[in-house]
Amino acid sequence: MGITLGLVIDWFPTQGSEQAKKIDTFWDVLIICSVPVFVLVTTVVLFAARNFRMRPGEEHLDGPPIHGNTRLEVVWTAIPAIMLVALCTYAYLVLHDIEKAPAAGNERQITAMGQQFTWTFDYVENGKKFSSAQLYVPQNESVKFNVKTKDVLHDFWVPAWRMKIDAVPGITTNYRVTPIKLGSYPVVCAELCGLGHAFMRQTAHVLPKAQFNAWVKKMTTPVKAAVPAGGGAAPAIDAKALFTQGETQTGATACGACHKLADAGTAGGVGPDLDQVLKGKDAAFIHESIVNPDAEIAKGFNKGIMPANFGKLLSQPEIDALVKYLEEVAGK
Ligand code: HEC
Ligand SMILES: [Cu+2]
Repeated sequence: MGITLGLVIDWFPTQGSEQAKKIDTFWDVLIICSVPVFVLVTTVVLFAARNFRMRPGEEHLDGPPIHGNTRLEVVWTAIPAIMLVALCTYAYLVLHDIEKAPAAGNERQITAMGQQFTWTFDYVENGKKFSSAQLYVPQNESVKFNVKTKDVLHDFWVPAWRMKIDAVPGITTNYRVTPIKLGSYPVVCAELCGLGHAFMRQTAHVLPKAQFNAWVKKMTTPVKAAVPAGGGAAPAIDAKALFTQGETQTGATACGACHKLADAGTAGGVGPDLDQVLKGKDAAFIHESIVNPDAEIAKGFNKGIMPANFGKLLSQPEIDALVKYLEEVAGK
């Protein structure tokens, strides 16, 4: 009955990846092997505690002398030992299998960069680099995630894919995933990393290949508009793209990773909803909020979560363009 219960309980979210199937099967085998052991041991302990307990008046009695039972001891040592070795071997094989590189080379690599309190995903597609605040991957293709952090320990986890690994300062860790189910799944930070840890959540979108390619095309269209023919004025800056994509070269995180803004179509929930808080605010306020975020803290939010270095990471024209854009779409 314990085994049935263990197998019937739906412990995990959807099996979103090739790896998830193997890990869940392994889990089921563990349940089948460990429930009987647990039930047997608990029953014997409870039985012994009830039937052989000390009764009043027996305080000074010593139990009968026992020499043990060699055969019984050999059996109860050997069976668990065999089970342990077998399960360890199986675990090793599963691990080996889910970490295996795909046979056909050319595997996609995505860098998951952790930072208090957001993930940024850096891609190289068709030789072009770009980053995104949301994770997009094509269905049925193996992805190797290189996991890094700009500050403290984080842990990159998409529960539907089961795989999970720490982002450790100074080194790059990695794992592979082959997403098999289309849809959107939560990306979670699974290592307490500071005040905003609970908000360090994004979304992984698994798309059909064609849709993924279309998304890549959109993301690789340059943020800065081309220099007008014949030289002329400095190229215009696409502030909306800057808002949704950030800037790879300097590592400026996408504002949209943390902020909701209807015009840009972003849904970040780490920082305030800009459509609401910027209503009636002027350019000076917006400018100050970007370059000096801790000067005035939005109600209900904490200091030190919005990166304080945008003033350095973004150029003056980029900041001006962002301020103007935000004032137009959310301010006034
Ligand atoms: C890592 C998450 C994060 C990123 C990235 C981020 N912000 Fe913020 N932002 C916050 C948080 C949290 C607050 C509220 C605390 C505060 O006021 O400093 C905030 C506050 C603000 C405010 C002030 C709102 C108010 O009412 O005081 C503005 C404006 C703003 N952010 C704009 C931006 C812009 C523009 C970018 C991109 C250049 C950006 N943010 C990037 C998290 C972020
Ligand atoms: Cu974290």
